[in-house]
Amino acid sequence: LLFFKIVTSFAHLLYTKMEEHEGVEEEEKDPSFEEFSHPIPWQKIEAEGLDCDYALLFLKGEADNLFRQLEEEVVYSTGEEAKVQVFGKVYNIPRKQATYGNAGLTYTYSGVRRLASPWTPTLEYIRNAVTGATGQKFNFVLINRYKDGQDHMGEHRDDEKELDPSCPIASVSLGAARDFVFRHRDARGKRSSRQIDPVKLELAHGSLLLMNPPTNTFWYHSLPVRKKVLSPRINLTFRRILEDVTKQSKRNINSKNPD
Ligand SMILES: O=C(O)CCC(=O)C(=O)O
Repeated sequence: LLFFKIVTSFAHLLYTKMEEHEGVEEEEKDPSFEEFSHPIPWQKIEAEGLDCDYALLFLKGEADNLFRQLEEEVVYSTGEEAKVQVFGKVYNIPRKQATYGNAGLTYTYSGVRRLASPWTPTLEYIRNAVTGATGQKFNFVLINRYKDGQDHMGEHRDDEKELDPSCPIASVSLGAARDFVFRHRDARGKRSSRQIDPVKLELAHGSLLLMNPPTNTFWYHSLPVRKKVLSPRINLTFRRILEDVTKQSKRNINSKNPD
């Protein structure tokens, strides 16, 4: 009987949490259940100098809605703003990008400075869900939209000086599941100094990947081409930008470029 009671109360708890995710009104909310707000428990992913946590943050119904809302709300960069500069050469990026965040924040990467657009309601909702699940606060989000498996992102580290080095980067994925590869900095290319296996994950619809320090010091990450993927994916990386560094880099840019 005791076993039956435990099973039925666990089933009730699970059902209640599912209703919450599907947007069904609850009579009362017990704050002690907050820790169950993601349907699959955290999985730890570790290797030398790599520390990540992975969980499903949104069930399918909610993830579908968020994807649709972002398709309506997010305005992606176009023209010169949609290009990057690597070793002085300008390239079109093989995906679409947008940046949102607190007023006045900028983020410089691949030779291009991006200004944050004001948060939209859906981005604020997702940011609050990430904060609820992690206890971390974020003031900026970089959004990448991959129209299909041809769109991709090359190997890089998120180690720009504007980023708060103590804060994880929180990566939310919506839409097509895509492979995601970490490669240790000493095990890249033909002349690599060490043999360290890459770490490969599949980032699911509604998932959250936390890249904790010092992951971005030692490991590069990429989203490789996957020709069999025919549908779009939106990825949001929530970041904490150091406001003083942003001001300093604006001053440097203005003094070099008076207009
Ligand atoms: O789309 C992804 O999962 C990769 C995003 C990424 O690498 C980045 O924003 O730095």
